[in-house]
Amino acid sequence: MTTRVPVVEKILGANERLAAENRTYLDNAGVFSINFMASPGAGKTSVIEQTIHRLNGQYNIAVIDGDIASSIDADRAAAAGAIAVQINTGGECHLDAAMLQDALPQLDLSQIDLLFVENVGNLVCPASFPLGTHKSILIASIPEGDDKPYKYPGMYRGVDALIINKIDLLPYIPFQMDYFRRGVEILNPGLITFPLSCRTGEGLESWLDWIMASVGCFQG
Ligand SMILES: Nc1nc2c(ncn2[C@@H]2O[C@H](COP(=O)(O)OP(=O)(O)OP(=O)(O)O)[C@@H](O)[C@H]2O)c(=O)[nH]1
Ligand SMILES: [Mg+2]
Repeated sequence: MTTRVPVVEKILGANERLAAENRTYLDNAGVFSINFMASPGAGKTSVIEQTIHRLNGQYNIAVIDGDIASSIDADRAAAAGAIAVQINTGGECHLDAAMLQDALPQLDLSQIDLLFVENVGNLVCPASFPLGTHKSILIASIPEGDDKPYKYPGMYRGVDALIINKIDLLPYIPFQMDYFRRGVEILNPGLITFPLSCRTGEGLESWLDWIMASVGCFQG
């Protein structure tokens, strides 16, 4: 047990260094990047698809999809109109900066303005492994329940924005929005939040405005 903490610190320290290298690589290429994190099925790929559909004419978009197995999500991103690369982690429950570093050369970044990284579906581990992207987004969804900020605080603490997906299901599922938002506020005060539905399109405009403003700030 006594050797465990130094080993973990070493792994996380190495990840931080590679994440910094990734950020420099993306900065030099002029590519604005977002890491999407959420539990399995919360709607990461759906949000990415809807965002591609609406912004594709304006920006050249690439997606790097992380999953334990399959190319289902990369195929969906490609079908939506993005250039897509799939990372299969082979069992790892999160992406890390080394995996992103290996995947980035597969893209011609000179042709890309916006890079979306879809992390492996998991509400714990991705929070400990920054990838070097410019923003980290957490997607919560109504069917997961309103207690998740209280039960998975690490994920809520470190993100730059929060999407609450599947609001079309609010009439059917007990979900106390005030209770949920109070939990978020304690962990990440003032966190910008976008309640939306990929099914109906409700709420998507505010999310798209935020992305466009963020790209605008990045490009100066
Ligand atoms: N009702 C409803 N269903 C949604 C919404 N967004 C996504 N879904 C459904 O939720 C399921 C999971 O969506 P995905 O986008 O695949 O979720 P994901 O987070 O990418 O899943 P993993 O990559 O497997 O972790 C699919 O059946 C979607 O059709 C929404 O806004 N409302
Ligand atoms: Mg997905």
